[in-house]
Amino acid sequence: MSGVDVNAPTLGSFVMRNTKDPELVILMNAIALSCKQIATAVKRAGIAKLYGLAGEQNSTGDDQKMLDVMSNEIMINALRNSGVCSVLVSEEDEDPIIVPEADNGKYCVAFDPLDGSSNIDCNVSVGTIFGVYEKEPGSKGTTADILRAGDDMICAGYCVYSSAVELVFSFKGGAAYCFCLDPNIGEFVSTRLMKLPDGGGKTIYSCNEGNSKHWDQPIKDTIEYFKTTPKPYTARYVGSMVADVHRTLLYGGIFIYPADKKSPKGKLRILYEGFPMAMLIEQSGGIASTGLFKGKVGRVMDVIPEDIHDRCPIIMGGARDVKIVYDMYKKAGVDVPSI
Ligand code: AHM
Ligand code: MG
Repeated sequence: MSGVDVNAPTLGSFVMRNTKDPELVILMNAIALSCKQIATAVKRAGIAKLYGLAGEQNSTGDDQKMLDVMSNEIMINALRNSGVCSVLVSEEDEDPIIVPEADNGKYCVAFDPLDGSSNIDCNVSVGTIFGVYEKEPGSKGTTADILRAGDDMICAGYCVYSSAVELVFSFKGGAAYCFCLDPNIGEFVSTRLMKLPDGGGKTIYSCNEGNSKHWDQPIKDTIEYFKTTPKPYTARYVGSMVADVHRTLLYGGIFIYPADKKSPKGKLRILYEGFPMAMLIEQSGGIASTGLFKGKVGRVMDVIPEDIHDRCPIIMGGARDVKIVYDMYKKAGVDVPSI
């Protein structure tokens, strides 16, 4: 086939070659299988009459869409049946799913099966996000195995369903890799390394500015700076975290969903939105900060979630842009980490 790199590794062979861990290969294959099934459901949603509400609310009180529910079932089935998982936490389920001991394995996976719910029905990019922990040695698999800091994750990633389906993931301490679903062979094939552009890349800020009246002053000042600097930044906001972070990784800029007076913990869920994206941003050379949260400015990856659906403010991107947020906090007398 012309233009096709026949040497590009598929996901399974890449994971085996790089980790020599057959259980991790099984886990990643289960995630990849789910992503392929969800991609097919997303693509056929209009035809299969899958747009619209399922009539329920999820664990955090959001209305569930039919595609949310279907994607959740797909992920749970694949992970439960993989034989390598003990604890599953989904945005769509109030309680964690504990896999019976006879069928379980060493991994605990937190996931948002279909992130970007507000974009599902208008055919704008959505995605799946996941973070993986290993259960504590000797544990049968309990909630405590997954209620841990982001730094304890061994792997994280997302899949974006757009004009192409791309799966991006990273193992602890490694780079972030991008695999693209080749529809001709039904396999994820290695395509590119994800790395934030040197120097910060395009000057883009990405946030829901409709919330600005509730922000703290340093965040307001940051956005004002982006708009009024001699070469003003461009605003880009899809409203699907997967798409906004994917663009940030590839083009540069900054993505923020800060704490505000209305939502002191921000909107995004820490285990299956904040941590996985923070790990990918950091391992691609960027910074993932909470902004001012619980009295200090710290790393997202250091937060310890209090419950499985806990939230956390997010400020992520390259050093050039996160530094501007930090400078505004400094001016307001708040201590910030050095960059
Ligand atoms: P969801 O999990 O219900 O889809 O909510 C998460 C999404 C993120 O993808 C996105 O960054 C954010 O919510 C958008 O929120 P808003 O509509 O408030 O801008
Ligand atoms: Mg979500």
